[in-house]
Amino acid sequence: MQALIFDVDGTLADTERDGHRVAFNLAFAEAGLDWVWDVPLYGQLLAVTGGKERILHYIRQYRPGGVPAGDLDAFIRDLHQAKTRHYVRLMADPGIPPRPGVMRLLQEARQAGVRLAIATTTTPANVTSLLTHSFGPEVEDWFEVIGAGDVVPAKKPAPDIYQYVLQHMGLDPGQALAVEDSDNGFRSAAAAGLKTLVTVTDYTRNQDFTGALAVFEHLGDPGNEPAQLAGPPVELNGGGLSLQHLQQLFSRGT
Ligand code: XBP
Ligand code: MG
Repeated sequence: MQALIFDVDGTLADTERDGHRVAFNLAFAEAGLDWVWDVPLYGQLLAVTGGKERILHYIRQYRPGGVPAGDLDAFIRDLHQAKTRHYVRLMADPGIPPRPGVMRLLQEARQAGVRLAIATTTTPANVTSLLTHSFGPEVEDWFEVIGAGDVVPAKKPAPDIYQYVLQHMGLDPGQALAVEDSDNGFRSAAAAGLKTLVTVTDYTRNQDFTGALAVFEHLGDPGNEPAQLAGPPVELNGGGLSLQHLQQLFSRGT
């Protein structure tokens, strides 16, 4: 296991409900639209990855005829640009904290010389804003490759973003572990041939992660042991998942 490749939304921080969703709603209101994505509806819309793709899906499903006549792509692009502006600002204030154990594991990996990368569907500016404000100004540089957003044509669950990251790191899929929170992310990593550890969120808890190395509530920290939801039992002794735990799961997993 030479590298860890992290998903962002839901994995590094729980950004969907209180970050992306809120930013979409602010952009809709600003554009004079009466669209409101409440918490349950947003959970359904998460089936479609990518903000622009999600807006298009919503229009087709819930608002056919509810958009101004003209260029639909341009309308969605402008709306999404406003959403990104709001999201970037929300990450600065009030911000969203890292999930338990993420910062600890990043530090452990760095100390052990395990390489780090990111594979995400979200817009690059969103990654920068989250990392800078919630993790620290230096943390973005810890990631050797940040594969994000429209850099590949097909978003998760397609394998493209993981293949992009592996190619840029010069690694085979068997040399890296993916960390994901959602079925779309897991399917993307698995389709690229990667072994995957899953840490669920409230939105993804009941999704199907058959084939993942293990599924946990979160990565955990000393005094904050996460519940294990699937996979060979890991003895955590009241603490979180260490790099060594990940290495053991990695070498046992097929
Ligand atoms: C999560 C997503 C993203 C965000 C929106 O990606 O599906 O689409 O909800 O981001 P991941 P944009 O878990 O792979 O990080 O609006 O910038 O597309
Ligand atoms: Mg995710």
